[in-house]
Order: sequence, then C-alpha cells, then structure tokens
Amino acid sequence: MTNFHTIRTAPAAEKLKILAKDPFDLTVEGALVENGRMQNYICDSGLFRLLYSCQRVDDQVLDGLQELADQCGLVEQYREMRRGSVKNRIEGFESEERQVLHTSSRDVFTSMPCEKDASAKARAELAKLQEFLTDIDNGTIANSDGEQFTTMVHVGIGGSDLGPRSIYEALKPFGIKGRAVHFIANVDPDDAASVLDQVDLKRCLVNIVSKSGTTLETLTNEKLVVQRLEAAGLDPAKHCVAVTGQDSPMDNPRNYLRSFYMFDYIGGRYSATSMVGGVMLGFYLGYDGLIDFLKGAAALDERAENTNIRENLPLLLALLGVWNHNFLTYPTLAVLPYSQALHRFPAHLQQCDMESNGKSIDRQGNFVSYKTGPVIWGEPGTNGQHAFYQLLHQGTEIVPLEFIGFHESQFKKDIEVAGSSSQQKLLANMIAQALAFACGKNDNNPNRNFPGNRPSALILGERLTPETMGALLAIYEAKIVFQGFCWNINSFDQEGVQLGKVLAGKILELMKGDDERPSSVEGELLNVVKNKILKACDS
Ligand code: G6Q
Repeated sequence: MTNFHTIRTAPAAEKLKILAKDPFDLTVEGALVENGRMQNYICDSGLFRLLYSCQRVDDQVLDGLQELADQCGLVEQYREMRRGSVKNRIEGFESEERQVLHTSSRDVFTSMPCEKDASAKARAELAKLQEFLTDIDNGTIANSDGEQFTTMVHVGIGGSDLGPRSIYEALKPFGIKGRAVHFIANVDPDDAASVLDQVDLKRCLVNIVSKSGTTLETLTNEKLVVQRLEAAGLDPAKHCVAVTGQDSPMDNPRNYLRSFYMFDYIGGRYSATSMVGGVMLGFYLGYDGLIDFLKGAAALDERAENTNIRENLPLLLALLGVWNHNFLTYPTLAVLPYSQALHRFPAHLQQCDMESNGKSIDRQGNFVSYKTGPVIWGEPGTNGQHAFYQLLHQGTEIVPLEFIGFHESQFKKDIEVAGSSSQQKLLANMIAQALAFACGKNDNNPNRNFPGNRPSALILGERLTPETMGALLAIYEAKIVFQGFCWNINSFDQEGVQLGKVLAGKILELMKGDDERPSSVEGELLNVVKNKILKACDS
C-alpha cells in the first residue's frame, strides 16, 4: 500500500485550519447568489445532483479540500479497495486482515469488473438467485399444497437487517403484485410474535440471514420461526432459505430450501447489495428490479473514482463533512430525507457510518488526536419540521444537514390543493428550510431572531426507483469510506460491538446456572458485579 498523508499530516489541513477561522458568511445579503454561486456549486453524478451553495465554503476552501483529498490519496485508496487491497487491518496488531470488496457484488454491471475472483463469485450467486426466483415464479418451487409463496420473512440483525429493510421500505411501490416482506431482527420475542401472527405461514418463505451464522438474536429467532412452522405442520426445510458465509455454522444446505453465500470481504453494514439484501429484494422486486438496483450502485461506484472533488459526489460530500466536523467543529450530522419512503434510511446510515467511523485509533494503532466520525441521526421531512427543527434553527448546537429530495413522487398519486401539488409542497419546504438555515432572519425580538449560517447540502434525484436507490446507497457507502481514509482509521471492523456480545453471553450462562436467581434486573446487575463478569471479559 502506498503511503499517503492523513488529516493529521496533510499540509492542506493547515491551510484549511486558517480558512476555518473566517468561513464563508451565508447571512450577508446576496451571498448565496453572488458570482453564480448557486449555479456553480452543483455536483452532478448522473442520477443525483449535490447542491452545496448553502455550505460555508468558497472556492479557496474547495481548493483546500481538493488538496486534502489529493494529499491523502482518497481516490487512490478507494481504487485500491475496489481492486482487492487488504484495507480491513490495523498494522502491527491482530486484526481482521481482510479485503474490502462490497462493490464486487455489483461490479459485474460496470464497464470493467475490478477484482476477478470476487466478481465471479458475485455472478455465480446472482445466477443461483435468478434460477431460484424463476422456479418460484413458475411454481416449480411451491408449498406442499402446490400454492405459490407470496410472503418472505427476513430474519437478521444489524447489517443483515438495517440496509435491506430500509431499501425494501424505500421501494415498496415497485414490488411484484401480491408479494410482501416482513422483518424480524430483535431478540425481543414480541418482534417475532407480531410478525408471525400476521402472516400465513403456509405461503411464507423464511430468509435467515447471518454472515457469521453465530448471531444470538438471529439463531434464536430462527428456532422460534422453525418451531412455528413445525407447529403449523410445515416442513422448515421447504420454507427456509439461508444467506450466510461459506463454512459458517449455518452453512448446512440440507436444512434449507436454498443456501446463498456472502463472503468475508463484505462487511455486514456494507452488504445490502450482496445476497444479504439480494434474496429479499429479488423476491419482492423480481430479478430485473434487483438488477436495476445493482446497476444504480455500480454506476455510482465507477463515478467515485474521479479525482476531481467538484465532479465526484460522494467524495465532495465526504470532504464537506470533514470541513464541518474537523475544521468548523460541528459534532453531529442530520440526514433529512424529504421522502417518506426513505424513513428507515437514516437508521441504516447511522449503522453504516457510526460503526465504520466511530473509531479512536488509526490504522497503525495510535490514538488519534483529531475527531473521527460524527454522530449521525435523522428523520424524514416535513415531519421533522414539526418536531426537532426548533433546535436546528435556534439551538446552541449547530448541526450540518444533508437533505435528500426527489422531483417526482413514487406513486404519482398526487392532487392539487390551493394551487400546488403535495410533491411541490414537499420540495418547497425542503428548499425553504435550506435557505432559512443558511440566511437566518434578523428580528429585534431576540426570541424571533434566526442566526443563520447553519450549513446544509441538497442531494436531489428525479424519482426514487430501484436504480436511484442503488445509487443513493452507494453514494453514502463511498462517502463513509472516503472519510475513513482521510481520518486514517479502519472503517471496516467493529471491535466496539464485540465486548457487549461476549458479556451478554457470560451473563446468560450465569443466569442459567444460578438456582437462586434474583427476581429483578437490579438483582441480576448485582450478581454480575459480584461474579466479576466484566473483569473476566478483560482476558
Ligand atoms: C456490521 C456488523 C453487524 C452485523 C450483525 C449481524 O457490519 O458486523 O451489525 O451485521 O451483528 O451479523 P451476522 O450477519 O453475522 O449475523
């Protein structure tokens, strides 16, 4: 791997620190329109455009961010990643030592697949899936009464749930008529019960998704579903499908109608375009719909290799994020889709971004002396406007914002009320908010004064379809990876979630073995401390 600068060592970072002392003032009259700012500060990625005139940047800052990207070799590292370099590692310490090839699950749709073996494996899984879906469609695969499967219950958690679920929610209007998908993630038995009570198990395929094949929640829920199938007189092996890693404890094709694979070079939170999301989306959208989704992501991956930040949407979004977080020192980022269909997308981004970039040591194992990933949160607009926007407008915390919007609605079922359609009202609100946050409003009444200079970016697409959803997903995946490279952290492991898993396992063991079990949670807590379980996890 080539040695690149990082945000700590890059000369451009020093320049940006100075520029950050006097950032562009959005509240000055005419500031947003001077020098063609509104027209110039647009980055076009084909399926999406990024409008960034409401950021506190000018040409000098953008030049500085370009230098930072060049000095840190952000695009070079992204290219290396797509071609199979071992990016999931911490030098000199035991770590996962893996390639990072989530893009391989869609790069068969690019002009030149990047890593031959991974592309071939992705192609093979897709071919298997296509055959499976055809058999479901033509009734070769059916239930014991010869009836078609109409419903899929997707069982998985974390990366095996959040991405797929948010995409399913986003693409509901594009499903095959008569089909539906339900999700079970939480080990809370009420989650499974509420889903299983509302489906006709006879017509259900159950998709058990776990890369490791060892996740407590998923294995528990699998047992629960299997029990329910058996109780209904159904053969689980004729209803259940598995998506797992090759050779995982779940890799046992005899237990399943079909087994699909994902690979160790695809991290859970980056796995939505692999079979982890693919089986469910293929069932719901049909094979062609799934391919449109993958093509959208692939198109974006290719464009993310452009070294010019003004032409590379995810790279620019990443650098604007670094500017806001590291140089202007804003601690969080809100993603606000003005699209109800994207209501679970912020939850997916929360995982993808915070699990990837919530790190305090660099790729050489040193504690970092600068901020890494921000706290990510968000909700759809306009709903959020009637809730937390008060703090965004007038609170003491400045929160950079990423708005996501579409020109057209998905269902195209819209009416005109008071001279405008609902879609127009939605977009008008988004634009109004961006301008209000940027420009503020002077008022002699301090309680009605809006300080402005609250930066935002608009990510705009034509319509939310399988293809644009794929592109949007890939924009954020690439953004997260670019930021991780800039901060010189490993965005591909998640040691931080391991401790809780180990500890929960030990506490469960303790609960099982204790004849005189405490009758309350407080009692359980005391028991854990007395038994020095936390200490035991040190070793
Ligand atoms: C994602 C994380 C984590 C993982 C879940 C489920 O990057 O590793 O969220 O996806 O813990 O893991 P399994 O797919 O192995 O069940």
